[in-house]
Amino acid sequence: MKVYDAPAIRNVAVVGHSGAGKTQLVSALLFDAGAVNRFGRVDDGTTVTDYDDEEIARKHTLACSLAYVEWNKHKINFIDTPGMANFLSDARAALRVADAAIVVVDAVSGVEVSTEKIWAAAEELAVPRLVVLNRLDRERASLERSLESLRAAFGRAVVPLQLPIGEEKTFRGVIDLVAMKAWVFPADGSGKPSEGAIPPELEGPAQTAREALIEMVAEADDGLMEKFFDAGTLTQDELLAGLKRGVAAGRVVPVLAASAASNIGMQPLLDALLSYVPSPAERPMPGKHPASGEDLAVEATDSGPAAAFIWKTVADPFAGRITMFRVVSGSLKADSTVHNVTKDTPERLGHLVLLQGKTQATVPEIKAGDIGAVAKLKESQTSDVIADKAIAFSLPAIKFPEPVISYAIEPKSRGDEEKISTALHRLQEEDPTISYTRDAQTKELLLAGQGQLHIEVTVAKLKRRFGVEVLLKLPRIPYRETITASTEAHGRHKKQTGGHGQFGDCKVKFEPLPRGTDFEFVNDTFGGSIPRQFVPAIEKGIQDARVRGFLAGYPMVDFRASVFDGSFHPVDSSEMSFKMAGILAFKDGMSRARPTLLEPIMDVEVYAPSDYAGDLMGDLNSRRGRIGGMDTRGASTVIRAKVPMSEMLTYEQHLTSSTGGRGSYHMEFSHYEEVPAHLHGKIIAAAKAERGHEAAEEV
Ligand SMILES: Nc1nc2c(ncn2[C@@H]2O[C@H](COP(=O)(O)OP(=O)(O)OP(=O)(O)O)[C@@H](O)[C@H]2O)c(=O)[nH]1
Ligand SMILES: [Mg+2]
Repeated sequence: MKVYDAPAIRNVAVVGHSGAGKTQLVSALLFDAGAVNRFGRVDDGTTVTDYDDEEIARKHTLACSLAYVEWNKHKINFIDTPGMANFLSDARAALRVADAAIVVVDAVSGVEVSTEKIWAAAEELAVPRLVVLNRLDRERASLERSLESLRAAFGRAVVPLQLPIGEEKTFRGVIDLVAMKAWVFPADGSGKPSEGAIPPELEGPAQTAREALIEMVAEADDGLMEKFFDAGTLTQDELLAGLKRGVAAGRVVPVLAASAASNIGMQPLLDALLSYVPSPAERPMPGKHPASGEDLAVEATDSGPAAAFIWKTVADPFAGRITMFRVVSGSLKADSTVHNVTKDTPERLGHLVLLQGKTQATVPEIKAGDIGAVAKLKESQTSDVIADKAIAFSLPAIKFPEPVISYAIEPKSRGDEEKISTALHRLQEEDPTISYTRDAQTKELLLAGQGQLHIEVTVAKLKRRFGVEVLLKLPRIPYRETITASTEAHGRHKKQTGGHGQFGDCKVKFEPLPRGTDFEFVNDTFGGSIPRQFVPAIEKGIQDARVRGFLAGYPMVDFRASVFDGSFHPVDSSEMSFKMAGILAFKDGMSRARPTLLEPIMDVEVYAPSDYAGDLMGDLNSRRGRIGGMDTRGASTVIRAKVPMSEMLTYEQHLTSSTGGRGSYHMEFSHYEEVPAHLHGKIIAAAKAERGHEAAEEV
């Protein structure tokens, strides 16, 4: 394998809604570029990028994977990403190291919920986009309708670069509106196109579409706008250069046509990536000056110190940890020692590899702009920077969402607790969007993630990769408790048992704070009523007590505790006694501070054909949802609402059955709100039943 320089590299994330055909597309691209000699199919579990057992079994991508092709003296790196809502954060991470995104859109459904989510992420990171309208071979596939929904969602910049030849079953090729020629593909799926003249019946439409493309390119570029007005058109060179600039700036989003399953449209797509997508040399990474924090651009040049950004880690119990990185400057060498700048530790690199799915090809070095991997690093994790000496920049960490839902898990065989913790710790390295904790009250192990499917997949990985089986219990809604009134409280702990006694005494004021402030502790004592060294013990006591809650065992949040008075005993007072006094003050205060329950509210976006909009809104209302807005996207409607998490646990099934599988939704945590009073009794009773039940089990 040749070592490529930045100008000859393209880094492309393949993103979009689940089922649009991202993995199938990458598979076809690899085959047609000659990177593999078998045409892998998602339906047969034979693609390069869905190699994980769990992905093959579910026919969905669950984590990013890498592949690459050599095309016309260039190396194109593809990152196949998941499209399912629970796993979208992995796709967002891929955008951090991509210089462009292919947004794959199903030509039957048009824009769907993940399309919009990942589009917004690409926009935020200023990643240039191309749309591939896929599945054009299917019944009811339509360029017009898809464009309508794309433009409704993303604006006028979305403009065809190709027109499809034929439709549905007769879809057989594409017209390139820049070169004004046709690519026709054989019906046998072999993918070998013939190039030729535009079919006469499509000459008119092609001319019109080309003019629309030229107009959009001119509109996106002030310099070209004038020329366009003077001459009424652009020269071929102006069009090419303008298109490239427009794509790089995100002001033109070309739409290409394809059928990945029938292997139609791949060569012109590969050509388009070379022509219109910026190379890493043209797209410096945004970094910061490590001392001043000032923004700076990190150029992908071979000179200067080597530095690489880790964007993904895979925990493999056999091969060990696999670390995927993008070299951002200099050249990373195999068998060398580098420095983990983020953790300030040395790190030894062994073999450097390029990944074709799970297949590794060793290379002696990887240069700036390229993406590769290394096995068995000791310390380094996702978001770290490894570099060969002190470098003059830092790179921001990847932002991962907090877990939104947690389930209690229980080992199938007793004695597996230790193994589970170790395995979850490893899995957390590859998936920072899971977390596991022990419930302060019940001591149960809680596994938290982005949704039910995410948790199920994590549990399946535990079994397949680490050989530990767990039982999933009911999901836990992470309720919180808070207070609604200020009060002064007294905690006095006094015990006289033989020799040394125990004495701690404190007065604490409890006050509500705004949502999201969690907890504040203030020392308001004066005149030495409590010796200074005991004050932290009071705080410790209140902390311990508040995580155990007051009403139903949920953590108490959004309040301030100010110790303002107390007394001590010169001999009997100790940290322990003051901690106890803190706990007692908390209990005393809570009984008068009018405690209440808080519940998590989710931001929900539902996508469905517009016919269903009325019913879906009615249903969201009945789930105590507040509708925030509604937009149309061609023939679809997107509904935005804020809905309590507890009402959304069964939403997936409902949406699928009520829309015949044509609806999709995305949800993420928004904020906490007070639970309506009439629901308190039920929640408290359920919490007590659960804890009582488990307490009984422990005995
Ligand atoms: N008819 C037809 N089917 C396609 C096409 N592309 C993909 N498919 C099928 O659509 C299904 C989903 O394809 P995938 O490539 O797994 O979709 P994906 O976008 O990777 O989905 P996630 O991994 O879940 O995000 C599979 O059954 C494919 O065989 C196409 O062009 N035409
Ligand atoms: Mg996939």
